Amino acid sequence: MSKYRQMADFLLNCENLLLTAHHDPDADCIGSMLGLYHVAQGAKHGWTMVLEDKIPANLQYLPGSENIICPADIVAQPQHVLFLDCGEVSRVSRGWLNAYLNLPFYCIDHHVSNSFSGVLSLLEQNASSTGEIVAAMCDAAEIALNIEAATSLYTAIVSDTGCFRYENTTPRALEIAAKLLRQGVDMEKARVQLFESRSAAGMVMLQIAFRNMCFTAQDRICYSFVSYADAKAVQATASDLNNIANYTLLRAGVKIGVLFEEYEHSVAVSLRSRQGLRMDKLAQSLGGGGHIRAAGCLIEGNLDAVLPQVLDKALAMILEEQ
Ligand SMILES: [Mn+2]
Repeated sequence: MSKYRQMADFLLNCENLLLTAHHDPDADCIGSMLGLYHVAQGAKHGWTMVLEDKIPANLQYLPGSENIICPADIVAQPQHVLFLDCGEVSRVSRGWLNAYLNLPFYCIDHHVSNSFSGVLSLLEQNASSTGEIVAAMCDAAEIALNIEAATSLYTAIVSDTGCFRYENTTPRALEIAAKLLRQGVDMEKARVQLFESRSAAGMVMLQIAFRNMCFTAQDRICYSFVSYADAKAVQATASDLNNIANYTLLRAGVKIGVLFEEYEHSVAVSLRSRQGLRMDKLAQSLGGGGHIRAAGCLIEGNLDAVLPQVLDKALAMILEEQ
């Protein structure tokens, strides 16, 4: 039996599943979760969708997003746990998952750095998104998609491919997206919600990130930062900084882009690269993870402490490559 079939059989017959994904959830986390929930009629089977952080405002249009709850509101006793778009407990939970660690774990994910070891998983590093894997599984298992599922999964793919611009936009990703569109998905709405719906605070964060851009290593590294004070001044949250890291690669010749987001006691570091420079490895060496060209980590300390630490490693990687 194929892995798709195995996973589909498990999910379609699964009662009381707890679905969750990494904190600061993106459209792939939420879209793949909702897609699966709609496909398998999760509501009828006592499924509980749990995310630690709030759903970003621009993703609240996804059908069923109002059914995603925070850990404190879990009432049902789950019997299984499914991780989506994430393989590590530490990226999912800042503690609440401890109550469920004795349950069987499952996983669907596309991160290179996934080190999941559970009962059953679909791990595809070449998939554009977790949403693509869920859609491929449904296709292989001949599970019909409704419009709610198609909208959710399409949004997941559009988000993780940067609107079909990144190199993870494989022929399969496009074929699956085409099938989803045929279900009647509103593609204009998905694009606007994902890429043209910044909050007022998000615009300020963008302005600050552009203003703070610095170039080093003979302009091969671009970095920028948003201080805790700047974010606090406009009450920006993590989702207001979404997609800003990508702009660190805007200038010709930049090979590594880094965005530093300072929080009260830590700094979130987003890493981007061109030409195969392994950001997943760089992130791992700093305690994080991710994809080859887009990865990240969270480091204790303030900007002054974290910035040189990361830039030294980025520079070493560039020098090594020469
Ligand atoms: Mn993803």
